Amino acid sequence: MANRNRRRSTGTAVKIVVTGPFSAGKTTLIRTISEITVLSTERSITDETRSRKNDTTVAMDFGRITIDRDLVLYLFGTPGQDRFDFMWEILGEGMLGYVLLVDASRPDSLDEASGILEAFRRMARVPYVVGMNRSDGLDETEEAAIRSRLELEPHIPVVPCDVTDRESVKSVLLALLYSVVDSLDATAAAQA
Ligand SMILES: Nc1nc2c(ncn2[C@@H]2O[C@H](COP(=O)(O)OP(=O)(O)OP(=O)(O)O)[C@@H](O)[C@H]2O)c(=O)[nH]1
Ligand SMILES: [Mg+2]
Repeated sequence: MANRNRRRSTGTAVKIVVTGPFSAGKTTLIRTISEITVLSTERSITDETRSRKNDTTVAMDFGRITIDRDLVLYLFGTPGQDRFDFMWEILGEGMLGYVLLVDASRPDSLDEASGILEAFRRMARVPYVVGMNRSDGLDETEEAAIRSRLELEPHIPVVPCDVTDRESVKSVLLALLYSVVDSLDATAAAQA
């Protein structure tokens, strides 16, 4: 009976941030993959961007996905509108890595993403991947243009995705986890 309230061990819990421009699909990505009901802070949009959608994230989204017995990801989604950019630093605290999500169907999404990425790179030197939502696959020319616009180093993965599809979201998160493992390996090799 002494163990009645003991929790099953859940292994390591790590924090992953999903950031990116307004309406890129950040909240949707977390809702698609989370195994718990996502805590979201969405409010009606009252300004001119209302024509694009009704609600926007004003503080954060929070979800969770268990990768295996040893690893649980806590997913934090940022707001996309830059008037809430003070949340980036708050949510970025202690993150293992992040996903920069871009809407591939809107060229200005990439411009907005560039500014966000600059802020995140300044904030933390942790691995990240770029997810290209609403892209029906990327050809080499498109990928090269994205890499150049965001000034990505060659090892940064660019992953086309559909944030409404669970397998697709998984592939983005796995690309990030592989990047984390690679960077840990590189750190270990540098210290050897
Ligand atoms: N058709 C389609 N619609 C999508 C896709 N991803 C997101 N949406 C829709 O696009 C809109 C924007 O998605 P959100 O998940 O709210 O985007 P967000 O990045 O959280 O937006 P903010 O919090 O306002 O920055 C919503 O109406 C989604 O239902 C997609 O891959 N395909
Ligand atoms: Mg949102």
